[in-house]
Amino acid sequence: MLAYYYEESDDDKTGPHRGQDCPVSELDKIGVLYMHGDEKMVDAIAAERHYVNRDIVTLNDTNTPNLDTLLDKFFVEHMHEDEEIRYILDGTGYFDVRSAQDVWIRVVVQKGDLLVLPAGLYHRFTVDGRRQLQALRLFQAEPNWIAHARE
Ligand code: KMT
Ligand code: NI
Repeated sequence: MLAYYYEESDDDKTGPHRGQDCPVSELDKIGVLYMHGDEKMVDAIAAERHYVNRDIVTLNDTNTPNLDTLLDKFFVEHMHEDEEIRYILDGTGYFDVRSAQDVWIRVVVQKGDLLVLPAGLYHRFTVDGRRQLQALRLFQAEPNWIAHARE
């Protein structure tokens, strides 16, 4: 896993925006959990945390109608009242999460990465310049998944 501070620039959101490296301790501080493994690991996490349902999000230029509209939506800073778990099946992308100091940390994800964003943590998501990612979304029995945009 790679995490670094997001540097503002004229690049669009899919550019790297690479700033200083961010130590894992900063992610620990805000409760972001990162793991890497196969689907057996995903099954274990799901069982442990009572996630009973899952679906797949596919983002690419051939199979995703209105990809840019969807990406714009995912890039609006928001949080959920429940934790958000994503497992990357294919491709690459960026999850931006708010640090304890309220600046953006960019977490680079790729195939086999699993990310747990705690309830209430402001975040946003985008693909990178390759514009290709497939992710598993895990759901609890009664998910509360409303995206609360930041005021
Ligand atoms: C979310 O709520 O932030 C998302 O689902 C991001 C897209 S999952 C690849
Ligand atoms: Ni979200």
